Amino acid sequence: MSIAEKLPSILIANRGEIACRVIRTARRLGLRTIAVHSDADAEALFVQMADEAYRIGPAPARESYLDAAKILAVAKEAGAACIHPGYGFLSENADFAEACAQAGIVFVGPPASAIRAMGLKDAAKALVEKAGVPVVPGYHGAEQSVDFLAKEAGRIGYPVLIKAVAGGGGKGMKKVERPEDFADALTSAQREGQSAFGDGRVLVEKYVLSPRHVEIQVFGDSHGNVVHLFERDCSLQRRHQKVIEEAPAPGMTEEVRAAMGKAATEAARAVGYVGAGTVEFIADGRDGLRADRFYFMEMNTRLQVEHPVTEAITGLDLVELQLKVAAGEPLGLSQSDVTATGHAVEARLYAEDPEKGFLPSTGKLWALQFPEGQGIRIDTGVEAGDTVTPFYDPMIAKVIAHGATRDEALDRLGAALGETIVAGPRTNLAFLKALTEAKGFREGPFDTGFIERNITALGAEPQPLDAAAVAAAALQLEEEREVAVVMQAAERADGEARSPWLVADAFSLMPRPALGLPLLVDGERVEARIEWHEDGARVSLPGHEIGEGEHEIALAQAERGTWLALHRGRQTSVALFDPFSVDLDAAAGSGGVVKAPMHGKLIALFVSAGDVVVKGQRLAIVEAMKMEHVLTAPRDGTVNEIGAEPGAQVAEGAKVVVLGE
Ligand code: MV4
Repeated sequence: MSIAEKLPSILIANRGEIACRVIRTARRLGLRTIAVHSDADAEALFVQMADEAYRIGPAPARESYLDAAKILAVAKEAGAACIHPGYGFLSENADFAEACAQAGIVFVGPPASAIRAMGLKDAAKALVEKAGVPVVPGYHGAEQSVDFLAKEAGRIGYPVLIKAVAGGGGKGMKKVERPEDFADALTSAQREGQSAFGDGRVLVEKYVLSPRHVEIQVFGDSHGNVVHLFERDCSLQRRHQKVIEEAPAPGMTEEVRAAMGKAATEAARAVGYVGAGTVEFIADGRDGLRADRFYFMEMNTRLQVEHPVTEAITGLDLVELQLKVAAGEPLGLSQSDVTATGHAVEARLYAEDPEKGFLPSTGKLWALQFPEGQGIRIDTGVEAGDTVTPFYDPMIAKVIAHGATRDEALDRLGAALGETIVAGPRTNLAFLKALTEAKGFREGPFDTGFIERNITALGAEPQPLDAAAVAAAALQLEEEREVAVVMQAAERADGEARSPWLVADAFSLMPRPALGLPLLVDGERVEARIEWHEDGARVSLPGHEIGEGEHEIALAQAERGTWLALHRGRQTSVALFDPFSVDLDAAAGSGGVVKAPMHGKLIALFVSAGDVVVKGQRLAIVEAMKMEHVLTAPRDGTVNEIGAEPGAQVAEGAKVVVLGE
């Protein structure tokens, strides 16, 4: 019996690229596809792709993609045979998996019991350790006194890492190098754990040096088979967010792969795992990867963002395997059937600004273009004209490259990133491109600290004005302006508009005086000068050298009068300066108006009206997209006005604090 006969329809309880990804395979297999969407996604690509679509609520995820009851009700109404949760949202929610089963709908994922077992990070470690899986040496018990834990640290051997039991994403982690620093670090880890998670308990582990994040893709079926699909190296992270993933892991040997694969499948078996899962290991990378120097960290009980890397080297469709297993069929793969070919790399293209601390960058995608090429795969959920909203993860696409060798894969990835065009939101394109070319990454070995150590060399800091980009946009603006002026002239001449080009030709015969063009470049005033020579127009910017352009500059039109110049992965916004329509506070740069950088919630306000503040002083914190953005005083001054109270939602650009002299 085919998959579609057992599971004739599928509801995708997710959005964006992963919803598109799941729909593609489900459709190929003959399943009827059902999308659910929030108001913000009513026109989204995944909604258009699906056979049917249902609105489940307003934009905030809590009221839509996280509303389990609503999604289940829609699934029943639509007669969905199964639900694919994608990643994030409800994908690792054991209660949801259970509720699906109770409603007679197949949850495309592991049993609720396996999600629960791996969800408690501490208990999961103890459980897999019993199954013979290596874990980092440490103390994971109940005793929490400083004397006891300090003794344990001594037994484990310094350096040690104190981790909040409830921690995650690096919060509540303290590295301790020497016994005399232990007590203070403990107090601080306990305090962080208490304030961030409401749980002050900690564990103490041996600190793994030069840590590398190597994970194993596993698959189980309901007939007791468990196989692994090799490893992925995800060591290129920034603040615990993956940036580039690849397979195989650089320096991986058959011996280490076999040991890691065995440990991963044993961890999966220990919890009765069914479906796609990932077992994360931390490896001590000081002397390359070694069979006795990797340790279980946690298991992710879902399909991961980076699964295309594994698909590229194995030639398998992981969503198809998920559906096969969900339909109750055996995997039909033994370990020796799974083979790997070549090397694959994935880069996560984000709407964020590396030059401003990777602040998420929202807004309309005025242009969006991806290359096609040998070994290139693009997984995206947006198209030109869509808007990146502040409500969800701002990933624009995954760019995946496959090649015979690591160098070939990285060359292809770099070339593909170079040909990618995104206009509107700022992106990490230039940063990703720089990573593909970074010597330390190309040559290896590298660990999880690589990006942080090289952040400046990777261009993630404010860059000087891109004069070549401004010049290209200035010419474009002048041409537009010329056409507009000529059209007006033509209208005046005979009372009706006609083709401006006829008249423009006449104009071009006359010698033209140089022209000053007042511009707003990324919100700052810049004066451009255009001169006409026999061979064409030439732009200069006082105080700026315009280099000979080896790289193409693409121009995309945003709002009328604004052009976005894309050059080497960076965007420069150029508009004619209009003194009647600009925000003078912003244009002057020295304004005392402190605005919310994006749509979010004001979670703290440190000043009140009348306070005297100094430049750089913390004024408020806006929480947006799971991150806290600290607003600081742009200059010395006195607080004249408070624009929002703590707890309030603030729109992007909303006044939070206004400073006077
Ligand atoms: C560690 C470690 C070194 N030694 N544990 C960071 C997040 C959490 N999930 C586990 N993390 C780490 N645990 C020991 N005993 C270093 C890290 C770590 C890390 C781990 C995986 C991927 C990226 C990382 C970045 C910094 C630190």
